[in-house]
Amino acid sequence: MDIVGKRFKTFEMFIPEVLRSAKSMHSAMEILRPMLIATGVKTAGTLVIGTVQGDLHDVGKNLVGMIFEGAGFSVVDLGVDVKPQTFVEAVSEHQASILGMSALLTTTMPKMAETVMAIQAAGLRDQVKIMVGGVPATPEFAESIRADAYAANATSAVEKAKAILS
Ligand code: B12
Repeated sequence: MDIVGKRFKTFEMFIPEVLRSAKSMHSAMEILRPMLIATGVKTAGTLVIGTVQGDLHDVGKNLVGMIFEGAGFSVVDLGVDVKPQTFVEAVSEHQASILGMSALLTTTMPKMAETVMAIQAAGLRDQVKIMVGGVPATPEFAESIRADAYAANATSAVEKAKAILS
């Protein structure tokens, strides 16, 4: 998936090919996961990801989740239309190192800010890094809602996640 990520960046591969590669990786992980757990290999971290409340777009979110899994993260995918409180509960339950939120609609972007505030109110803000993405999101928006990072695509999201966790 590292190679796929590089080829996607240089326009040698496109979304359908990336999705297909990620699906293959996903199937391989089903077989490899118990073996990796048995050898005591540590995961790169746990990503809790979902599309925010009111938003049903999930293609990009799924891609981000699959690429993170391929990069060695444990991924908890909450699906679409996820309420701020559901994100909070999942971050706490899974002791997430990264919370990823996706929004494709300008009207659902405020739910990202609401979720950041809910994470803060629950006393979890210091233990989780928050990343946002989706067509209307920008680095400036991420900063304005006090998220830790924005990424324009799945491969740069993994690079940024590794950087903010190191
Ligand atoms: C497919 C699609 C749909 C499908 C969704 C199917 C699905 N299962 O996801 C359907 C038909 C259901 C749909 C419905 C609607 N849609 Co729509 N849709 C799209 C479309 C054409 C493509 C989105 C997509 O899948 N892109 C491909 C993926 C791979 O890219 P991506 O999502 O951007 O994800 C990448 C990055 O953004 C980033 N990323 C994404 N999430 C995350 C999260 C994190 C943490 C990180 C770090 C990075 C990251 O990495 C991803 C991979 O590289 C876009 C147009 C567009 N150009 O985006 C409109 C678009 C998003 N839709 C739009 C609209 C208006 C709607 C509807 C309101 C239409 C209607 N009137 O009913 C409804 C809303 C339904 C709802 N409540 O959510 C508008 C939004 C406009 C706006 N300003 O808000 C758009 C922009 C189209 C347009 N130009 O008008 N839609």
